[in-house]
Amino acid sequence: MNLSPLQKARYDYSPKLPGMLRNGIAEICVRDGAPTESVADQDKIRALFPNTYGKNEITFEKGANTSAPKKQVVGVILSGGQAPGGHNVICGLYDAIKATDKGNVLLGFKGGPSGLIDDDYIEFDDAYINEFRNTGGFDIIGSGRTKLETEEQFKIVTEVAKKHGLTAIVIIGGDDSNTNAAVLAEYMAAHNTGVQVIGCPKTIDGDLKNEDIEASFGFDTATKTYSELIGNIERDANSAKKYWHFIKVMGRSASHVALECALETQPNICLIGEEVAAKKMSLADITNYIADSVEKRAANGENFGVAIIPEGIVEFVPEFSALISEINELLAGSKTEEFNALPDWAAKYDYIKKGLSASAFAVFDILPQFVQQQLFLERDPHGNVQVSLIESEKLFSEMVKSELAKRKAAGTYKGKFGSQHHFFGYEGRCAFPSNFDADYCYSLGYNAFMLIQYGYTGYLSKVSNISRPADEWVAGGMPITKMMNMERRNGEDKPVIRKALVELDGAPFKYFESHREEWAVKTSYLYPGAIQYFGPAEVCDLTTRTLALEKGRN
Ligand code: FBP
Repeated sequence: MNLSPLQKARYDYSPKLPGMLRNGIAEICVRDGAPTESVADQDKIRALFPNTYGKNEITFEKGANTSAPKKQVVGVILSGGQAPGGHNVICGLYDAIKATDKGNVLLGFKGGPSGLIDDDYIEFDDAYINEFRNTGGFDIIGSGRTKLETEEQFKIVTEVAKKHGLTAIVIIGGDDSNTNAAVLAEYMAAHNTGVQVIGCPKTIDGDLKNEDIEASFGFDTATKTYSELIGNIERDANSAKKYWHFIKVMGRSASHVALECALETQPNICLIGEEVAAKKMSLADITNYIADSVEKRAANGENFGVAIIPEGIVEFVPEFSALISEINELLAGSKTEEFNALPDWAAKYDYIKKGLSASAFAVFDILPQFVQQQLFLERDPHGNVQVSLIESEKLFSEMVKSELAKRKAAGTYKGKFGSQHHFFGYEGRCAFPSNFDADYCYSLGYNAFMLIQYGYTGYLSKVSNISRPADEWVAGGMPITKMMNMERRNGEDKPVIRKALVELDGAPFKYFESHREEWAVKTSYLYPGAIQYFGPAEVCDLTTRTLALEKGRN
C-alpha cells in the first residue's frame, strides 16, 4: 500500500485510555450510579421504553472484573456524515473485544445502517484493522444516511443478528442515529433477542452534547482544520489588505462549529444562527451589522476583513424560513411541473410574485438573483427547497455590497469593497484525528465493549472529564433515554434526543459576545496553524476553546 510518511507515523501512535481502563480487562469493574429520567416528557418516554427506561448511570473503575464470561459476536456500523476518529472507535472496540477473548468476533456492516439490513459485512482481523489506526475517514466500512426506524427494518436486523449469533450492535452516529439506537435497543429487549445495542456520540457539528456527553467526537479535529484554514486566510487578508473573505463553515443546524472557529481565530464577524433566531434578525439587520464593520474598518484604512457564516444560518432568519415555507407550498405536487414549463426567468418571476404573500415576496425581492434562482432549482425527495445548497456566503457578500453602494451614495462610506468566498466542510470531516480525537474515540470504542461485557443495552458510551489529561478521564455509560424528549417530526410526536444548540447564556457565546465589538473593528486575528501530532502536550493535546470555556477556563 502507498503510505504517506504521516500515515506511517500515525500507525505507531498509541491512543491514551482513561486511567481506569488502563489496567487490562480483568481489572475493570462497575460502580453503579443513580437511576435516570429523561430530560423532559418523562411519562411518555417511560411508556415508550418500558424495558430500557430509567436505568442507572454507571462508571467503570479499577477492580476485579465480575462480568459473566461469554463468547461475544459484535456488529458495528458507522452512521451519517464522516467525523475524524471514527476508525479509532472501531479500533478501540476491536482491541477490547480481542483482549477479552481471541475467539470473540467483530463484524463491520458496510455503508451505514443499510449494511445491517442488506447483511453486507466484513469480519475484522488484525491485518485489516491495523491499516486504519489513527487515520481519518470512514472508509474502513463506509457510512450512510439510511435511518433504522421501522418495525419492518428491526425484524430484518433481528434475522441478520440471529444468523451471525450477534450478542451486540454498536451504532456510531449523531443524535438521530443514537435515537434509533435507543429504539432498536428497546425492540431487541422487548422481543427477548438477547442482542444489546450501544451508541457512540459522533458528529463534527458538535450538537450531540449535554451534561453527560461533553463533546461529540470529530468536532475537535474538524474545527481545528477549519480554524487553520481561516487563520491562513486572515493572514492573507492582513497581508494583501484588499479583500473581505466570506467563509461558510459546516454545521447543518447548530452554529457550534462557527463559534469555535471564531474563538480560535478572532475574525471580524461571526454570525451565530441561534442568536439571529432569538433576536428575530432580518436579512437587512444582518447585512447592516456586517456593513457597519466594513465601514468602520474602511474609516481606519482597513479595506479587508473576515466573516464566518454558519451553514444553517438562513433557516434561523425568521422571515427567510417563512419564505421557504411559502415556496414549498407554491410548488407542492404538480405545480412544480407547471412552474418548470414556464419559458424564462421573467415568466417564472411573475408566477412567484403572484403566488407569494406580499411579505414573503418582499423578502424574496431583496435577494440577489442567483439566490432567487437557487431557491427554485434543486428540491429534496419531499419536494422541499434544499436550504443547505444556498450559497449564504455569497448571499451576504452581495447584500453587503449593495448596502455599501447606498452608503457610498449617501457619503458615509468611502472605502473599497472586494470579496472572496469559501466553504469549509468536507475539508475537515476526514482529517487525521487530532491526538484528542484519536484518544477520545479509541476510549469510546474500548468503553463500548466494557458496556457490552457487563450486559448493558440502550446505553451511550460515555467518556467524561475530557478537558483534563486522559489519565483523569472518566469512563462509563448512560441510558440514551436520559437525553430524550418528545418532538414533532413530520407531523408526528416522536421520542428523540434533544439537539444541543448554541446556548446564548453559555460561556463560549458570552466570551465571543464580550469581544466581538472589538474584533469587528480592530484587526485581532489569531493564527492557530496546523494540527500538531508530535511535540509538547500543551500544543498537541489541546482541546477546543468551547470545551475549555464550558469548564470555566479562559
Ligand atoms: P452528521 O450530523 O451526520 O454527523 O453530519 C454532519 C454534516 O457534516 C453537516 O455538517 C453537513 O451539513 C452534512 O453533514 C453534510 O452531509 P452530506 O454531504 O451527506 O449532505
